[in-house]
Amino acid sequence: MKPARRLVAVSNRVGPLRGVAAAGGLAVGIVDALRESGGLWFGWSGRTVAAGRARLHREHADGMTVATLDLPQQDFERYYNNFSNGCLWPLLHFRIDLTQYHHADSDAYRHVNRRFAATLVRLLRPTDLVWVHDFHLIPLASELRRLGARQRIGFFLHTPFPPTEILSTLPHHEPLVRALFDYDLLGFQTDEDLNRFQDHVRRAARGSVRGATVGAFGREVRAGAFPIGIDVEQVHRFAFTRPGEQDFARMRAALAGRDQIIGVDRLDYSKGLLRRMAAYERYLEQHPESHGHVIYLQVAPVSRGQLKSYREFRHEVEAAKAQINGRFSRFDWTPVHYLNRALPRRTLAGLFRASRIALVTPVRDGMNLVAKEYVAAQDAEDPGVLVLSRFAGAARQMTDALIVNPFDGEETARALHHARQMPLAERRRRHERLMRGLVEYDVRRWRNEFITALADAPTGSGRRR
Ligand code: ADQ
Repeated sequence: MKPARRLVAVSNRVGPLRGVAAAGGLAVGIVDALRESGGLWFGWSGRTVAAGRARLHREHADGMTVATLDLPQQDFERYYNNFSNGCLWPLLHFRIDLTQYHHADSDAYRHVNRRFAATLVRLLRPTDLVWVHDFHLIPLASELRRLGARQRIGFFLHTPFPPTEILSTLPHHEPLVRALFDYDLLGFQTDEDLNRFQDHVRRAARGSVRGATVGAFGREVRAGAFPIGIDVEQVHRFAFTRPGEQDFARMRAALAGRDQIIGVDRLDYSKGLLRRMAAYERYLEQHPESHGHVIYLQVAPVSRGQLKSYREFRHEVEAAKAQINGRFSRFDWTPVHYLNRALPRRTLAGLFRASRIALVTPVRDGMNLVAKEYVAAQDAEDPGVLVLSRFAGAARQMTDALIVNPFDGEETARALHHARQMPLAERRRRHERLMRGLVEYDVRRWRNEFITALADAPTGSGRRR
């Protein structure tokens, strides 16, 4: 029997209904819960259209519904490319040197949230639990409330929450923070993000914090840390069954006894690729005995290529790669392999399994699921080593990884050396503890804890202090 309360998930991108396993992480976690409650997933259709031609699309499968809305081209560019990705994303990752703020973009952001709300409100039932995802949709609850929605609405921020000094550089940041108080529950990836939010509320909004309740602007909201996990069993299975296992075997054969270091990231400046390349270069300088015996494979699908900051970053990464290869390659050895493509998740799992080391060194990251997937794809008898940035949310939980400061190239180079030398017993010990953590706090627990906290949050909208 289905639970009485229907779950409604809202995110800018809506995952595929079929082939969810291929989409991975978040989609897997959410779709299970949607299926169980006969739920609804709402978001952008992925289509941009001429003004006045936006349509709502609906699809039903496996007892759940997906409803998506088209967006006019110009709105989409301003809301998504310019404001969400060109302004909020760098701000949330502490990169105020890259934020591009324009009034018109900020207006479009609000406007698109209003459009989404106007469509969604008509699809809601009184007892629905509404779960909104990520920074594209911060004002959604305010817009829904304005239209009379009384349902419990929760928000989960997948990125870091920045320090108040950084947040306050955003012109008109106050309405954005105020909009968070139209939710009933706010979820952050880590305690540190939660603390920075609370600190901002205390210092900039003259609000108060009492346990899990945060008050400001005459309202109260529940706020907590809900670190996102992965489907551990699925990733492991992908690495150990066909076709992932075949990719593993092919990779192993191609490596011919060399150690592979793997990096897998969207091509995004927050992921620390330039510093990572520099650290690898340092390692090669310091360890000539490794030449010919180690390969660094960086898989980095192009992301947000419409933005100049991303195009420039891509050129810098490619130049760094070319420099290392030009400097160290031999006719029979290329130290850096670089792929600009998304790969099937099963292949990725096979490549993780075949890699002796994963180098996950973002300069700032909400969680970082790659770190978790790498560990889940290992062979417990002969596991690889995770080198992880202390600035990934994942580092708060994965303390048995080799934790590095990505701004210290020497330290990262030393960690690579340590990882390559690490005895089997230590690798097993670290891997076992890491796996225990992954299994304990997997994607289902993340989802269930958030949904339970949302259902238990004090009722409805307009709670006044
Ligand atoms: P992302 O910034 O996208 O996510 P991450 O957490 O690493 O970062 O998730 C990326 C996902 O995409 C992983 O599942 C990974 O396997 C997959 N992926 C990456 N490169 C790929 C490739 N070449 N081919 C196929 N798949 C690839 C945001 C936040 C993170 C937060 C997540 C989840 O920025 O901090 O961890 O959301 O909340």
